[in-house]
Amino acid sequence: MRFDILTIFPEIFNSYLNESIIKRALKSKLIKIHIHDIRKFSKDKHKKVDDVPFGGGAGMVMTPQPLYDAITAIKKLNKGPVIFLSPKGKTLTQARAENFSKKESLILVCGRYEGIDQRIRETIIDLEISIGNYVLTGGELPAMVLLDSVSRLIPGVLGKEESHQEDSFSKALNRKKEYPHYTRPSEFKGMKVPEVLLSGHHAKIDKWRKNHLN
Ligand code: 21W
Repeated sequence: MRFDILTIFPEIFNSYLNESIIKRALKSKLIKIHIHDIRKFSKDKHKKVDDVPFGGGAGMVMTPQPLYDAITAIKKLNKGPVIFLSPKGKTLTQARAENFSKKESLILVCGRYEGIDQRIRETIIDLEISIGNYVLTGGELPAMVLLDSVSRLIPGVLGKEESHQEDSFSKALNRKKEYPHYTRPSEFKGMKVPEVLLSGHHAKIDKWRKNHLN
């Protein structure tokens, strides 16, 4: 699966993408990620990407030209839907992540400032996604959240053990429920791991875990 991400802060993505599961998925070419600096598309002599809002008000608005040119250029390389990460968007859910994971590619547009020019939203944006009802400073973290939730659903991205768990939790309601996890040592600061988990008795362990779903 191919992701193209448009941002004025391309460096934000480096550290996260160079760790763990996402790094492995990139190495094995199960996912490809292209980060694009919107500023490079600005035709302004000072590479400006923002301007004051018509009608007045606080803050700045992302100006349409760089965004339009950036998205238009990337649409030639990536035929997937153009998703704008927006606090006004539809909330990202597991069901939406599953649908995105079936696409061949996605274009993720990250906003900054108070928002992007409305004409961009009405023309080349296909859908808007929020990651929840709280206020962030921009769309970069939401883009990474979307990428992470979608990538782990692509066959092969998770290890054998991890994807087996995913299968057994595939019914929507079970998904939220978790049994308590313990690892070594069997006693930590006087707190003991439940005896049954040390017993090796798998039927009893399954029963214990079922009884301790939260
Ligand atoms: C947050 C931009 C609030 C603009 C009227 C005028 C993307 C996000 C974002 C941001 C405002 C997501 C206001 C969950 C998020 C994002 C930056 C509006 C107040 N009202 N999902 N000014 N939360 N946030 N500012 O913040 O770009 S997806």
